[in-house]
Amino acid sequence: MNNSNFQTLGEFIIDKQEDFSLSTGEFTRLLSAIRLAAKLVNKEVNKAGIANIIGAMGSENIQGENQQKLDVLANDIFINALTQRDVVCGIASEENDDFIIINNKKQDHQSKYVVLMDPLDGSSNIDVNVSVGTIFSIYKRISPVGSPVILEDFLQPGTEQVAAGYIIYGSSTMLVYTTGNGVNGFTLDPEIGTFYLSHPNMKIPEKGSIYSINEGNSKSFSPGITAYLEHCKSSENKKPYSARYIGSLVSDFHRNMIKGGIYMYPATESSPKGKLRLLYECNPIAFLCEQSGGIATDGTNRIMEIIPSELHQRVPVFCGCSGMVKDVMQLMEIHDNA
Ligand code: P6P
Repeated sequence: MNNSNFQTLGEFIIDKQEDFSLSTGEFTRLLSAIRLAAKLVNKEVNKAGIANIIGAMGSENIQGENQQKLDVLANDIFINALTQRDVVCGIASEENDDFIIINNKKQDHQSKYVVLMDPLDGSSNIDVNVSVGTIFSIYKRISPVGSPVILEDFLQPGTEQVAAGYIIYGSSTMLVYTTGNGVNGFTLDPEIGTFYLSHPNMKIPEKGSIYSINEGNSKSFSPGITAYLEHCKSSENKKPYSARYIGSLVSDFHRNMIKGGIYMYPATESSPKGKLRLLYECNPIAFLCEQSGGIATDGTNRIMEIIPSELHQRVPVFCGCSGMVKDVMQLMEIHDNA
């Protein structure tokens, strides 16, 4: 393939900067920092098996989950890439109990963006060589520039996101993101370390036949969700559904975006508020989902309209093809309120 035919991510970011006449270039530099970190994490993920950095460090993160070495490394790589470039005033990460205040090297707290991230989602899959991903969400701070960032800068509803995206470290590495004007996917050519625009203007199909849910939790599903799964398995469906669940949100969501499908993580006995985190998993995925024509809900409310109360709060999530999400919501309306 003659890559020079394809626009690079760097060219795309600069082109889009021109869409924002008042752009100072700070946002462009922020996206470029994320691009760099993605390449560095990709290098580590791809050699995890031989670099003897797989396996838990033995420490636990705030979620009480064993921290895989690559979790910690990915977190450090993204934090360093963002911190060294005067592009953010604060970072919140799944791997850090509290948010991080980033001071601007030139002038105190002059940067106006905050980044929330899950640096390596699905990391329990690393040791079994299954795709994992980074998820990020970007907001403008609401507290005054020039002062240290505060918790409220991070507790904004998803509708306030200025950008969101993920990197999927899979059979190929892709960076998929939105700034509110559609979703675009870029594939990394590892030989030259360049992301190329491979999936312009991504649109999730209105209907699909793939459902992603951990049916090991079936005993705690509501009657409406049980009814939906029975619908998916019914022999009366013209086109049979397929169950696909990788245990890695970014991988399941990415596949559903391209092929059509629904990802569900409802409240369960072990995760009564749902397992996925609102701020750095559900909101960015919801932004991408809606920007590509899908729906993202907690079963009742639009994910992006939920007013956050805690940095690491969890919510149930149903996201994907609008037709499929409407179907499960309808059955929950009928059966769960009966
Ligand atoms: P379970 C990974 O830990 C994650 O946050 C998502 O990426 C994934 O979809 C889900 O949790 C898997 O959770 O309980 O089914 O193993």
